[in-house]
Amino acid sequence: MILINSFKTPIEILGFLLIFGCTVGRSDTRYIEGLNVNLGEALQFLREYDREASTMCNRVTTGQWQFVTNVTDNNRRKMLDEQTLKAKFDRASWRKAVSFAWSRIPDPLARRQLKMLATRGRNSLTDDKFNEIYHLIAEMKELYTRTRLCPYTESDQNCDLVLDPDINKIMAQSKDYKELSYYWRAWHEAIGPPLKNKYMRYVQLANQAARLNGFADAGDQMREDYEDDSFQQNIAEVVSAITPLYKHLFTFTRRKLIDRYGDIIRKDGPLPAHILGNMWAQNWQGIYDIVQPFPAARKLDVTLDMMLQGFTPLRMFQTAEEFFTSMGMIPMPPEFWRSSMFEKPVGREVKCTASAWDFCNRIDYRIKQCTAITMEDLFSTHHEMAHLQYYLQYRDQPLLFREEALPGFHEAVSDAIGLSVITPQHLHRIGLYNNSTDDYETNINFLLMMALEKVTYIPFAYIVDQWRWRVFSDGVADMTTRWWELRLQYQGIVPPVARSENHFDPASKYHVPADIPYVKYFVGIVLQFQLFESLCEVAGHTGTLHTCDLYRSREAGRLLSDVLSAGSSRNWKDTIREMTRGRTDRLDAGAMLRYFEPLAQWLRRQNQMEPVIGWITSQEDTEILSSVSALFAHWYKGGCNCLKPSLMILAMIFNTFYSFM
Ligand code: X8Z
Ligand code: ZN
Repeated sequence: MILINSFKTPIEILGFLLIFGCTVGRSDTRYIEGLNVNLGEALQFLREYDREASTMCNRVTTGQWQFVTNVTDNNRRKMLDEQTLKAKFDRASWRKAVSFAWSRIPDPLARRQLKMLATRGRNSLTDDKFNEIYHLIAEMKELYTRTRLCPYTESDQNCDLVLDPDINKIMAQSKDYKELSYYWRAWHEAIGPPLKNKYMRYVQLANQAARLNGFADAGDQMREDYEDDSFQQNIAEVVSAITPLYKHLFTFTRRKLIDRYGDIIRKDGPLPAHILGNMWAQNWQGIYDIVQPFPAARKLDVTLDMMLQGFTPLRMFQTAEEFFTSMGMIPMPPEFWRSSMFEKPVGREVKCTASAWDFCNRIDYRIKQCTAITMEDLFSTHHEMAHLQYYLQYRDQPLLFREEALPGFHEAVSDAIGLSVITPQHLHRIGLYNNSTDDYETNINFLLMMALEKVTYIPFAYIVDQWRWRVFSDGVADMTTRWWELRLQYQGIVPPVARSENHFDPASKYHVPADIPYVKYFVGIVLQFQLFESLCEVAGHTGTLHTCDLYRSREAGRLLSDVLSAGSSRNWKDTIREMTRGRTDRLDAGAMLRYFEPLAQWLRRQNQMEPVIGWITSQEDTEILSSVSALFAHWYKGGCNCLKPSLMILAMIFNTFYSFM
């Protein structure tokens, strides 16, 4: 339980605003701010904040590191204590920040930092409500992470299957329609129903906090991170641009799934959500073995070569470091080599998910990874080290600017490096792969694998926050219906079994109950291709984009360092403009489409005989899938809802129309 000594009731907040002033002229008037315009005091406050917040951040990060590298109750308690102290500190800092008339502070960098402090978080809530939402989110996360399932096979009665890795692995590997349906349903129904009421209260409190802070609702507050009034339009345009490629991939995959599962899948219909290799159908890598275009072509796997060459975890990290230094970028500091965890230790429990750590003191940077000698872990090593490279590049910024340029850019940078490292060209240059036999079929296989990871993810990464923002703005009625409307419209998928509002399916995705914004993953996918293409261009790469390797390009290293070193000290549009050398300051699907163009051409040829590119929803779906009946029946049965065209009807018209283009 955390206790924070600030406001007690909304009346006190009102009193506070009356004493300190609330809104003043100029552009940022809708947010809470006070009357103090003294620049000297503002700079003094920010200096103190930087020092204290860095110490606080270091303590919290150290507590987290100690817990995840040695999971004990005692370490968990210490970590939670540090987090509670930090929450108190953040709350006190917010109060000081909003005592300034920050939108009128003349120094732009000071104004930007004060705005960050004033507009983020939920500190405008009273103590009671702040504590309530804090504990509500903790409870929802706890319920999610503690959920265990019974196995499908009746003989085995140990009901202790966890989502990660057990159930995720089954969803990716099993090809048994009924088994997959069992796990899909069991997971959704273990999570959604018990979380629904808690989530509704959370929506109420999050909205209250946002409104007290001057936002229209909590979605509006989340979007503030993007500092761009046309952000919604920008991402909608990106989705539209990627949709034709997605539909071609969808159509090709549907045919392969029909070959596998038979006519339980309609040849022009949507796909059942549970057979795409992932609990949320968010990426389809799990069904590569079904979809693979040329099974006989050579596979890209250097694991054996790594073993034969005597690779160790340490050597994998040295190889990754050499990638960055070959581009003239920053080597890993001594603390990194001294304190990182490269291997799973014996004798104590650790959390093995690979991660990159910034200890907020400009000295200590670490990676935690239970490294195995595999190609996959070699890529992961480069990915995590790219995060550290970003930390190192912006380390001279004040703490508030030691962040990614916009949410999603950290992942974009690491993934862009991944696009280079994964090429046969790069693996050949570091002596792990003989690419002399590379041919068209190998390239198409490779691009299809990448598309199952990245193209299929675009509609899912888009809809999570579209759904969440609509709940925040329009209310909590019909939350599950709206979820499936979006799933059908953008992903072309339907639930494998009948749903009702009580099922509350969106909660099956951790980021929903855990209050973690999701659109950043969408941004990350799109920007990684924009960044990759720009870096390849300055590196002088010619030929198809998917074969570009940035290794040893000092020019690419220089551009990347310049882009990263600004952190979040400026609007991200300036960063994108610098990154693309003046070409654009927006999210743009062009680079991603160019990367996949050879595959798109191949898919268009494969789909020539298909009657529908994409999906048409019809009454048959309810019959064939016996699934959407309860929830979607009113759209099909000519009931009163048919009179007003719902989003679903629009989705059907939209999809049918586009299918023939
Ligand atoms: O949540 C995550 C990471 C933590 S940043 C495990 N990801 C998204 C997801 O699982 O949905 C990584 C990929 C997208
Ligand atoms: Zn990452």
